[in-house]
This record gives sequence, C-alpha cells and structure tokens, in this order.
Amino acid sequence: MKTRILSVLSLAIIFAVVFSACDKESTDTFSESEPNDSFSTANALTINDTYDCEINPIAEQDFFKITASGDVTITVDGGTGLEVRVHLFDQEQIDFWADDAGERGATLSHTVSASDYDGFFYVRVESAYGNDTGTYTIKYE
Ligand SMILES: [Ca+2]
Ligand SMILES: [Ca+2]
Repeated sequence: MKTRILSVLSLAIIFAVVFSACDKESTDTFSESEPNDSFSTANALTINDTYDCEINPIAEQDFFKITASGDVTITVDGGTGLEVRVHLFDQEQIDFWADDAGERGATLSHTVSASDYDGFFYVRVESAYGNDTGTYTIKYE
C-alpha cells in the first residue's frame, strides 16, 4: 500500500514538472542583442516576452525572427521621440507587410495571418524619420 501511494506521488510530480515545462505563460523582459542589422543576425523572439531595444545611431535597423504557426500578434511600442516603422518578411525574406506607428511615442500592433508565412518570419524595426534615435519595445503573442 505504501509503495502504491509513493508511485502515485512520483507520477504526480513527474506530470507537474512536464506540464510546467510546456507552459509558457510567464512574461519576461530581455534586451535586444546587437548587432542584429541583417536577416542572418536577427534576434530570435520568444512568445509573450518583452524586448527592450534601441534605434541608435541614426538609421540603425533591428531584425527579429519569430518561429511560430498560426496567427501571431506583434506589438512594437515606440518610446518618446521615436516613431517606429515595421516591415515583415516571410521565410523567403520577401517583404509582405509594412506600416508606421503614426506618430512618435505611438504603439503599432498587427496580427500576422498564418497564411502569410511558413514556419517563421522576420520583423525589421527602424525609425520612420531619418534623424531620430530612441528606445522601443517589441513582443508577440
Ligand atoms: Ca537596435
Ligand atoms: Ca540593430
């Protein structure tokens, strides 16, 4: 009887560990890793995590890679003094969507359809104005 209880307990612990490893509901904050100015150096993003980033010096670009399936919503939040411009590229590096946040400090949010890409896609962030520098955050869910 004691052995049976022990084995049930062990199973319960194993299940708890396995399920918590699969679950990704936590939200962490990371910083971008430069250089990330090209497709080959794109920073890989993880779902629900926020990345603190910066456009500096002027005309710098940041590339990110999102590996996913299904619809994905991207949010890029420009800090004071930076209007973010976002381009999306599919797995073949073909540009399939682009937009500006609309004004400095504004947030741009866009839902990428599952039919827009296959396996992964890239996000490129830059300043909408040629002479601005500033911080922003990026995340997807
Ligand atoms: Ca940067
Ligand atoms: Ca960069």
